[in-house]
Amino acid sequence: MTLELFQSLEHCKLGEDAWLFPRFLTAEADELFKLVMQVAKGSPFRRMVTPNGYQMSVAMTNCGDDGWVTDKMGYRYTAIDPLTQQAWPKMPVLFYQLACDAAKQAGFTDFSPNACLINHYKVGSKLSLHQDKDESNLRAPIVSFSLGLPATFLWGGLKRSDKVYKVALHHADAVVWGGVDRLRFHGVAALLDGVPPSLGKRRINLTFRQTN
Ligand code: MD3
Ligand code: FE
Repeated sequence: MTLELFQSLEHCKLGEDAWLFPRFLTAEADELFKLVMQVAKGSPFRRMVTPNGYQMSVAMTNCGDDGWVTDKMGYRYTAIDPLTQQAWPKMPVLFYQLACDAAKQAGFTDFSPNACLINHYKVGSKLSLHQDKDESNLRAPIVSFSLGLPATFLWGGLKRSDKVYKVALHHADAVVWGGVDRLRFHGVAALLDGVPPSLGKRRINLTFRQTN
């Protein structure tokens, strides 16, 4: 019975084409965090402004060939970081390999992410309900890695008004979302205070995307 419970934790189906892999990153979490901080030395975390003129509470940066940005002009992917006027930092090989590995375990065998958006949450930071649809290739899945404080992920439907389910995301969890679940509305509830697993009072989320 204990074994069955454990196995059901190994991969948990969130939707037809969406999978949660609890603690998938346990062995590599510290190294991933170090690499995130290295990326942020090249392209610092910054709180971007939405087209409506609101400054986001989540701070963001990117690594890889393409990076997601927003400003008063709109949402888009750019090869150049508008803050540094340089290319985004290279995607660390470990990021790429783990993202491909997670995608493969969810059945997406030819995932090759060229963009990694990195979100930095402090206590109180949140991400409103949205769809990820700025990628020209919507057949590719998105892979998400969580590090640090836990968060309540909000898992909606294909319409903004659909019922929203809550899913707890913990340190070292990986999630893969593709196929019919790719365009679901989703968000993150305001980060609660808590005792962090070594890397400080924050939550880091990496999302790997294939933009072409
Ligand atoms: C469900 N980030 O960066 S990742 C984002 O935890 C974003 O920081 C959240 O939403 C975070 O755009 C959630 C999980 C995620 C990513 C993409 C999805 C869930 C998704 C695409 C479709 C459905
Ligand atoms: Fe998103």
